[in-house]
Amino acid sequence: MVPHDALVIVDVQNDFCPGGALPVAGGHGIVPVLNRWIARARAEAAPIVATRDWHPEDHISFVDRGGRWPPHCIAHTPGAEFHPDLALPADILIVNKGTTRDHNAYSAFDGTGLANELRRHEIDRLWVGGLALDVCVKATVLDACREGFEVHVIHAATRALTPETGERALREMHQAGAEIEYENVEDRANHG
Ligand code: VGL
Ligand code: ZN
Repeated sequence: MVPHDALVIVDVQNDFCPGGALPVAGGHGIVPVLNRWIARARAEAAPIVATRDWHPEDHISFVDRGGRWPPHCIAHTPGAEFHPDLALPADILIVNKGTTRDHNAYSAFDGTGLANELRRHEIDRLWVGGLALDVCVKATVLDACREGFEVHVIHAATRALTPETGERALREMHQAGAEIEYENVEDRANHG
């Protein structure tokens, strides 16, 4: 990472990990990968953004209200906390999203002011990982591309809710201009 780079960690919260309300299979497996990226960002003084899904208890995306999801990531509950092993420094930028009852926000750029905040810090390139690849990571990456950022998706630092939608998300993000960064040839052969 170099000046003008930022690390964006999407929704690595207990409810999206095994044992949570809306678990992504193997979701916790990205934590050690992200911890290496956090250390690297620190070493190079790159800003770190961590987003969290931060819903009211009657959020529009919940099944009770006709939405797609079981209740999850209710603000100030344990399920909404970052995974305990994620080594987030104290002085990062935390972005809450999906915070109002009637608005369904998957992207970290939706109603958060994040694009301007990044521009204010002269950031033009983003390295993105987190959960879930096929929902909030995808929406965040597509918005970041639209906002004019150069975007790199850290493949080993994401997991999808389903394999099919995960593969489709990778294709959509690539078509939108994002680079998918694979850890090694084997990883690329399986997906690229
Ligand atoms: C997410 C489903 C519902 C996510 C958020 O962070 O990927 N998925 N809300
Ligand atoms: Zn949500």
